[in-house]
Amino acid sequence: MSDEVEVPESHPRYESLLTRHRIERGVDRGITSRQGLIAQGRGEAYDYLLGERTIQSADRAERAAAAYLLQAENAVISVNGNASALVPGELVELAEVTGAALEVNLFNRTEERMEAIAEFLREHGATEVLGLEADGRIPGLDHERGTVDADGIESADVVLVPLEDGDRAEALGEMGKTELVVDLNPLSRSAQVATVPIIDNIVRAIPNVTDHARELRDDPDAQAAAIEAFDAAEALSAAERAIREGE
Ligand code: PTJ
Repeated sequence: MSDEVEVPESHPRYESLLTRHRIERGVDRGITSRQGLIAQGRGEAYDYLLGERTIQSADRAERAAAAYLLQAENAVISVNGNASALVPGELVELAEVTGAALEVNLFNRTEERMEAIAEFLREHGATEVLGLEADGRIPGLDHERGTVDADGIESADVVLVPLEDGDRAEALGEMGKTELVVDLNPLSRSAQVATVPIIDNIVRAIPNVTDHARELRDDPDAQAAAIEAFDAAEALSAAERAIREGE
């Protein structure tokens, strides 16, 4: 993270304050919804209990997620108002390293916010941003929340969904997709239905997935091993233990 706030980097809560600043800026720019502020607060509470660190099982999840993205036929990184405000450049970099597409996909969809997020991602180096065609559907969801691109999320075999609403995570799973979820709450429905639940703050998770992807890029055996070594149920209980017992 860079120097965007008037708080010295030595401040014990520097990262947390910078994260809040980014979400505020997202709301001011019409990128993040006001509900996004509430979601961020909820996330922060879990992060505090986790010790604001990437626990070992989350690192394994991030490595497995990198392997799935690299092995995919058609991987898509779904981007909402919180993710784009917090890690715009990092999402663009992950897409570049893994060959995944970026698709804006909103819970509270408005055309203005779709455009503003696509523009923000382009400012951070994205060359192509999907989501604006809106010619595909996630079955089982009402119109607005089920709208996606036909050549994006609808046809993807692997989707990375940061901070997803539980209903939509479930519906994507029912479409048979390999779902990689970033969510600080191990008890959330999104985390529970994910192929790979990443219980970590998105600001730490995305750069770490990218680092793993760089390492695994030319090594199919190591990719297979990363997927093999990961156990979703184990990762969820390890995170819950870390939160409850500080382990
Ligand atoms: O931009 P939109 O319209 O697509 O809306 C996005 C939000 C996030 C507002 C919407 O999807 C929503 O309401 O989500 P929920 O149901 O509040 O779930 C968000 C989940 O993300 C919660 O379980 C939070 O704990 C978690 N979360 C919040 N901030 C972070 C996080 N997980 C990882 N990193 C964070 N920084």
